[in-house]
Amino acid sequence: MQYKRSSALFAEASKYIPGGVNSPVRAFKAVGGTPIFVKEAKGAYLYDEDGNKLIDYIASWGPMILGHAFQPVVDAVVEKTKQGTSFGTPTEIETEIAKLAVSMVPNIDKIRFVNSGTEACMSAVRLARGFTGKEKIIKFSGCYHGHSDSFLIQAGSGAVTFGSPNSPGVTQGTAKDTLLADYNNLESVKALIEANKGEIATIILEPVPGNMGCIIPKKGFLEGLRALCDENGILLIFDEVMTGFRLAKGGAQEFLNIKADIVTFGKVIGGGLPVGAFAARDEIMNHLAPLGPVYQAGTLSGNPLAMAAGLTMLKYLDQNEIVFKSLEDKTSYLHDGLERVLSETDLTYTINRLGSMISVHFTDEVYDFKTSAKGNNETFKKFFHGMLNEGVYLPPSAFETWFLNDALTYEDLDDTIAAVEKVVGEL
Ligand code: HOZ
Repeated sequence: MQYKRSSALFAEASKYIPGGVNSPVRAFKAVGGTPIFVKEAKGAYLYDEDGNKLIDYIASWGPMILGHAFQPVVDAVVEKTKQGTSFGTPTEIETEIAKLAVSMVPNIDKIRFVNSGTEACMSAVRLARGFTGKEKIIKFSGCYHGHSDSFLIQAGSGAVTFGSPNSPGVTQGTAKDTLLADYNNLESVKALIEANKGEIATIILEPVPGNMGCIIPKKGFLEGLRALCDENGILLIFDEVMTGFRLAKGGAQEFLNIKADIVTFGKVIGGGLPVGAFAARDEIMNHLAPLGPVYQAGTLSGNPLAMAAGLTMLKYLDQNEIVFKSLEDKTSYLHDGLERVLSETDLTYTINRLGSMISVHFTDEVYDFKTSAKGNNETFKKFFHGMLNEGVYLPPSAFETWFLNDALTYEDLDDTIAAVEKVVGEL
């Protein structure tokens, strides 16, 4: 495939935008080469500036669960735009989407909308601190909760992709309040709670991490965290930016049957527009300004275009729960195909999958950050570029998860499996 125009556009972008991108993973640094510039997308496909058609396994990193340019969402945004694009006042549609989200997700009474997953997680932690009157938080190595200061400590996703899971610019004062545990290791959490008795406000995690590749929670791990939180007056935050409205209507809480105290959202909830949200039961949410003392605000929060996209997406999912089953079936089919092909090779690999999140690691047994980091990146690079050459667009980092969308057909999946067979045959 030719990527001449994308390369030229990247060179031009690099003159004016740091690294040529507005989010680091997009720069292809982890896999080499230059990024694809996308011109348009429809359904399961991306069309790039060189005229290539690619089967997309990123889905804008999750939001496009029904495929790109899903017509009802496009129509809703176009219609809403005609009425004005931002008012900085309350609008009826905010209540409509809030009411629907609260009805879909377990254990929440109120929800507040923000503009990104980063903002949602940052606000959720502030709320947890304000509610409990405690300052320390526990996060897990390799989990990524956006780029706010408290989370850029052993962060996953782009941060670890570029080898700087701890970012310069985060003060020691902030870093000292973020304690690190190992995912799937309850003992590491117990030890932190013991050493910081009465000081921990919250444990925050991706219930199904997707930023060190996809990681599956071991039996009893999340249940154990819930119990530790209850025993120690700690709030459990589920960062459902990736899993929310994807694993099930009620996200990971429903899919895995575990109750969180605060839940954060992004991606699917905005239907592809910049939306994040955080939600909890009344007694916690009522601590937020203007009801309570914990401040949080935003000019574009609850933006009418974003709310129109999000509401249309959530309504569709609410009325068509079959989508979750369909996605699960498709991802399981892909999983089986990958397993069949990879098992015939000499490669060491692990395929992790839950619902419609899946990732291939070129190492054995991946269940936390350390085991994920053992993946053979040279093999991944060749695999990534081989797949791209076959017209399949995978996340350009071994630490990211593949997200399926329901516009993918079984023919697309067969083509993908055939591409994998060809590519691994040449590795
Ligand atoms: N690291 C982000 C996903 N986990 C990438 C977002 C983007 O580059 O758009």
